[in-house]
Amino acid sequence: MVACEEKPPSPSDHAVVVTESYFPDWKAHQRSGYEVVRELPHDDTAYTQGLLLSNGNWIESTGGHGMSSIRRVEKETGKILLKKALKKNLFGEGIAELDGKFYQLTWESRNGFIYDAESLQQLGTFNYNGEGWGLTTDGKALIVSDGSDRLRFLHPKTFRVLREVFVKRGGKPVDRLNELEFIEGEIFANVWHTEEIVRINPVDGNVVGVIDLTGIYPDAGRLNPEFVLNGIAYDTEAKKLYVTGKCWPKIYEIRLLKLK
Ligand SMILES: [Ca+2]
Repeated sequence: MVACEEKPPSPSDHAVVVTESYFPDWKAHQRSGYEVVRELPHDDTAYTQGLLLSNGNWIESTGGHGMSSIRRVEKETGKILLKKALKKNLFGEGIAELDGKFYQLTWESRNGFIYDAESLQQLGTFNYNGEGWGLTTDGKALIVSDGSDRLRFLHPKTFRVLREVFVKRGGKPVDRLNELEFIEGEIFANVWHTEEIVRINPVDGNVVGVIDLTGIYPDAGRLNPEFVLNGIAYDTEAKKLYVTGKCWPKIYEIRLLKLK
């Protein structure tokens, strides 16, 4: 368990002014680079394990024993609007929104929590086998990663496993799948301890593209090697993509670029 008690030095400012619209044909490319469109503040004590946008605010799940929470955060300012702490024995993981509720995983305790999306009041719990890492939804099922190459699709009421896919890149398994976001029919996934996000076909698990985020928050700015890229959120209306990492001081709006 790694805490975020020490502040890293500020990374170099690499924001650029972009006037063009969101890269429109990213699906056509197997490899993408990135451009930082905008930097937004992020709590650098938040050990980010799940991130999404809901009604214009961040909903974030943080990890760490004694530090885990679900929180609503004002997007532009980073101000915490509402926060519910988890019990000290629990380690928060992925989070998803479906039908007016948030669903939050925990790492090793096999407990998930259901919250009212407005009040963040806990409505119930659920159980699952194995570890909980990332969570997202395709609007029907909850999609769970567990640190392996497997994604499980759970029924959002019974939590029964509806199906599972095994993620492959060029025929080889991609394990350590972490934070997730369902975007325009694909599953975007952080790969633990890498600077890559893989784009996964949810039907067969094949990686259809890779986003290389090398250098977005330089290693030199991180006091701890566990402060890795983890956190993907998507604004479905504005079609804007955001990424962050554990205890990073910024959330980055990025635009995908074709790699030559
Ligand atoms: Ca996410």
